[in-house]
Amino acid sequence: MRTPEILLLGGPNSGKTHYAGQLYGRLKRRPKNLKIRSGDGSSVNLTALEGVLTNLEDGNAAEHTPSEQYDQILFPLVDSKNNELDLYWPDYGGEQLKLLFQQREVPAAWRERLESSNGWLLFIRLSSETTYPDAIAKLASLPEQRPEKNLRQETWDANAYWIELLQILCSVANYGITSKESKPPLAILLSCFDEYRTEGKEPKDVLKETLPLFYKFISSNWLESNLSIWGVSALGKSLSHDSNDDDFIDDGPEYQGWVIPHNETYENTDLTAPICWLIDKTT
Ligand SMILES: Nc1nc2c(ncn2[C@@H]2O[C@H](COP(=O)(O)OP(=O)(O)OP(=O)(O)O)[C@@H](O)[C@H]2O)c(=O)[nH]1
Ligand SMILES: [Mg+2]
Repeated sequence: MRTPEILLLGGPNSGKTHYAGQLYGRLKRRPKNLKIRSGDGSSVNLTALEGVLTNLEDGNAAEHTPSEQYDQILFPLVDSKNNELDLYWPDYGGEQLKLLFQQREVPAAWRERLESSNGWLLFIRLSSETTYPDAIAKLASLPEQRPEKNLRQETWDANAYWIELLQILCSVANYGITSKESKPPLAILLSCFDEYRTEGKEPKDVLKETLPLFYKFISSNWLESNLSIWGVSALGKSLSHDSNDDDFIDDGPEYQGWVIPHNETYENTDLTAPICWLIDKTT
């Protein structure tokens, strides 16, 4: 049996927990290529995700994950060819990743996860990323249009943040920075993509336009065959803690949410597709 370990990378509020909950709902109630192995479910800690699904069934958003929490969830799966696999799936408070970046220190537990993981899944919620694209243009502008004071920016530009973070992680996991061949397969999920709809564009082109330097970095440092970029909306819309959304209540959470696959421009309801891609790459 195969036991792929996926390392989930994503900051706070990037949609990790809702994606995990929706993934669980799809695997359990509306399976496609992967489904939950019957009989094994009771022995596995999927309670946290049951809680997320319960909230979604009522048409409401689930809770934020406490920053110190780290859950290792095990999905006992079987694929369309009847191969059994145990997928190890983490969920944690996204502040942990931010802290690791700020302190430039990787705790021992994260070091082990980095070394033992077979594939990386990176969540980027473009609508909440900060960039400073006009700095050069402003310098060249007329003196009266320039800011009076040189305002010090407290937040990193998202391009620099993600490049720096991936460099730290690659270095700690002993992948080296420059060798493309040794890097693990990387799936980038542009999460909450319903907030960032760009009709008719491939997710990779949206990333290229929004975070051009970061896009250049990953294209230069990962093999093309080991890199995929997806537009993902786990919920299909925004929910709040008391939205009581009718579509979720009437049809069920398993009928909500979509992905735009790598190199494609259309939505598809198979939320498991990025995971299938990663699992396929880890064999
Ligand atoms: N519009 C929209 N909002 C979403 C979607 N998925 C999640 N959200 C919202 O985004 C917020 C954060 O989602 P979470 O899944 O809790 O994010 P997280 O990465 O687990 O955050 P932490 O637990 O803080 O690390 C919540 O308010 C969700 O309701 C989506 O597909 N579309
Ligand atoms: Mg969470």
